[in-house]
Amino acid sequence: MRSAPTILHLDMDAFYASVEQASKPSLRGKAVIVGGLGPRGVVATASYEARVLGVHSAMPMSQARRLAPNAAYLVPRFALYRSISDQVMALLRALSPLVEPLSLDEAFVDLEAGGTAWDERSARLAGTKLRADIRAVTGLTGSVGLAASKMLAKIASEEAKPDGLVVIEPGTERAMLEPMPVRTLPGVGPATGDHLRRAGIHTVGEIAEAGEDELVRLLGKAHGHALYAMALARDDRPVVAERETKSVSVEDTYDVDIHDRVRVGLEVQRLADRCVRRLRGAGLSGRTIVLKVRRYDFSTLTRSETLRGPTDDPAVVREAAARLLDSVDTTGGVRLLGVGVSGLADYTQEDLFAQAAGGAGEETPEGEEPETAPEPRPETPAERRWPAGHDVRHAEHGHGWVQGSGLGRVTVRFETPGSAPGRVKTFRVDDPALEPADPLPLVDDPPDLLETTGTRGTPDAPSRPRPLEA
Ligand code: TTP
Ligand code: MG
Ligand code: MG
Repeated sequence: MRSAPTILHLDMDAFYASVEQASKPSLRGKAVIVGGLGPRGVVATASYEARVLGVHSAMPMSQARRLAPNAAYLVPRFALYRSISDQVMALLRALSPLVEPLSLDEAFVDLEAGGTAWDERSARLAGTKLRADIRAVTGLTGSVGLAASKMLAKIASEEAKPDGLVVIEPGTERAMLEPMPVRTLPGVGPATGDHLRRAGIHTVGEIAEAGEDELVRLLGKAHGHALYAMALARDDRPVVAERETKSVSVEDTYDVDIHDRVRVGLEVQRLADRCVRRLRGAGLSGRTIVLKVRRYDFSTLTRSETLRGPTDDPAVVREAAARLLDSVDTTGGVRLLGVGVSGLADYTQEDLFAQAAGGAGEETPEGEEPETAPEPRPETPAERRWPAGHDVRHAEHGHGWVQGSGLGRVTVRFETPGSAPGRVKTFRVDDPALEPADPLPLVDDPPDLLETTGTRGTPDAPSRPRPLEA
């Protein structure tokens, strides 16, 4: 493990809800809940004002409404969140080529690899400047953790929340971890947590005390070994930038998250078949089967399995994909699924990529079965046309957002990110003067920080000490 806290973990605070508050002045400082508003909807996130009332992610919306009857309830606007995520990730990439996004609002950055930091002081400066830059460009707050490993950097950013920065100084990590609950460690979900609890292990310190043999006995070799190392703060996992993988793959994005496990399984089988058709169409075979799953929060994970020899057999690919799916938790819902085959023979790769590029990315080529129709949304037509929280424009009153709709009426609050809190007016849902609108930028005139970003070479930051010349 490195000796300086130069791995940075950033996570935006109450991300979707904060974006909504930044875009709607009347909601700042108020309880805001973003999620599915239909009968089976769940909370995606809640503003910190709503968390005080007990509302949190993944809670059924009906329960949230009981806890916070006066909160603002909004439908997520993924395209907007993604565009803001892009701005944040661009700021991170200015710090280092090694940026590993984990979801829309979260990433690891190896500051040392970027030459941005090499000791505690320079790391702290880089983290502080990053938080200020994110605020200047997006108007939002993010929390930063700095440590000598990924695990600790992530724990640090969690400690820093909301709107803070925490550095874990090398040498202090074991004492800090000791009293923390086992769930703090990566890879300890509810099931492993229960398992450990039944063995009388509640804290990270108790894992360390139990010893490696006991952990392996309880959890199996791979998991037990890894968890014991984490409990001793040993974590050498590198920050890995997203790389292009060379493969034939197909994927589908779903309009409505799929929660049903059986349906997820069927979709994966269908994608496996499509992938093999494409593989065969190109006269190829490959050894590694890859499953890609993007979850409700845009965190994306891939699982792969390498076979002994190359295959283009649909049954083999289907089975491998199903095995890979077994190891993925999809309880929160799935937005995207993909199946790919890589490990292709070199001599055919060039043709393949020409073909992939010509095929416009991941779309279904002609002649294949049509995409599945999106599931119908449970809302009424008025609510579908005027979802709560979405932007609108009125010919006379200007830009606003839908506060609610029903019974043939839609209520609009007229305000913009830069305005004072606005007034509410009600219209008929078919009012010809009212039309849906694109979101406005959260910050009117964001500074172009990417031109000058980087602590290197700017007057307010130290530059890396140069070795003394001989
Ligand atoms: P998180 O970073 O887990 O949560 P957050 O940013 O809302 O709050 P904080 O980090 O300050 O604790 O998730 C990022 C976004 O992902 C979140 O704003 C909404 C979405 N999300 C869901 O849709 N469902 C979920 O169960 C979770 C946890 C998050
Ligand atoms: Mg967050
Ligand atoms: Mg997050």
